Amino acid sequence: MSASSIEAPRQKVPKVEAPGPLSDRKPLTKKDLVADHPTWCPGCGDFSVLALYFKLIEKRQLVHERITTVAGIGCSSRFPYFVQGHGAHYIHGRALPFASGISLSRPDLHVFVFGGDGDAFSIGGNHFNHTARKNVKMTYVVMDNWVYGLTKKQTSPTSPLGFKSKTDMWGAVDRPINPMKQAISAGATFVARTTHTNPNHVLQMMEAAMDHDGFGFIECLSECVEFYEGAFDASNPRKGGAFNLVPSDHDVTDEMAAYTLADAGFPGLFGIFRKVNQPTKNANEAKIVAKRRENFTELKDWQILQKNFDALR
Ligand SMILES: Cc1ncc(C[n+]2csc(CCOP(=O)(O)OP(=O)(O)O)c2C)c(N)n1
Ligand code: SF4
Ligand SMILES: [Mg+2]
Repeated sequence: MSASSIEAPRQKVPKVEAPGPLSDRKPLTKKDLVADHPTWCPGCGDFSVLALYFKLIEKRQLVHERITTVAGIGCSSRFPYFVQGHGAHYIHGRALPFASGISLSRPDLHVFVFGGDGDAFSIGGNHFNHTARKNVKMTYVVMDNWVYGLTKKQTSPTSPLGFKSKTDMWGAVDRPINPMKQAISAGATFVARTTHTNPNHVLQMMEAAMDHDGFGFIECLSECVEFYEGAFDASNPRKGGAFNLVPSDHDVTDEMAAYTLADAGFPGLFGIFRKVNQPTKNANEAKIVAKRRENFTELKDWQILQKNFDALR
């Protein structure tokens, strides 16, 4: 079948503009963004992350047409429900491939993904590694509470040894993963760590990740007051703990130095561990598309696609 014999699709390809404020639109305020009242337990760390996300959108003068909020499943992944805006509460562990599709097809959007330690490193573990290595442009905030909250206290991949849960009644026996090391080794080009108890720092990390051209990963400690109360006290100065920043002379392009930071025992360090500029999958794919279009200037996009399919027969 020749390309010209096929019906043209009805949808028009949207015009793509660079991310940023739209001059003819009013930037969003927290009031515009607040959706249903969050169903999280009173005192849950996730409240801070949501409040700071609103603050970020307000501060950066974003509008609905420029931002999308995606998540998997879990308490933390309920996030998009509580944002009055475009987004999706997707399948458990599958937020990243879904968000990758959005990012690759809509370069005009800031894609934000939120989720928990189970969603990111258990069921979604593979997707985490592959999205990181592909350097798909998005910001991924993992609200790490060291437990499965939504399903009421099972051991998660970040639960420490000895943690007693419904799946480890006598205490966890499997060594936890280190999210920072995992992200660095997977090839994430922006890797940062923060905690919900330090709002200014959370906002700073989210802004830096959003401005990074690539896969921006943030581990944000977020206490589950219901099933792991006090887990992060050692990182909270108000509870007698220590909040130590990454040293100012740390070289964010030095991979080994990033591992060394990540190796520090809890409460560890907070800030940007790694930040390097590498081609994004978005840019690489855009090049391929542009090249293909050059070869077929007389054809519409859908006709070029059809030619590709025909060649596969
Ligand atoms: C395919 C599938 N498997 C298992 C579940 C059950 N489940 C829902 S949330 C969850 C774990 C959530 O833990 P985490 O991602 O750490 O989020 P939290 O609730 O702690 O914020 C599990 C196992 C599910 N919804 N879908
Ligand atoms: S169960 Fe834990 S993680 Fe879930 S809303 Fe309650 S405090 Fe937050
Ligand atoms: Mg969790």
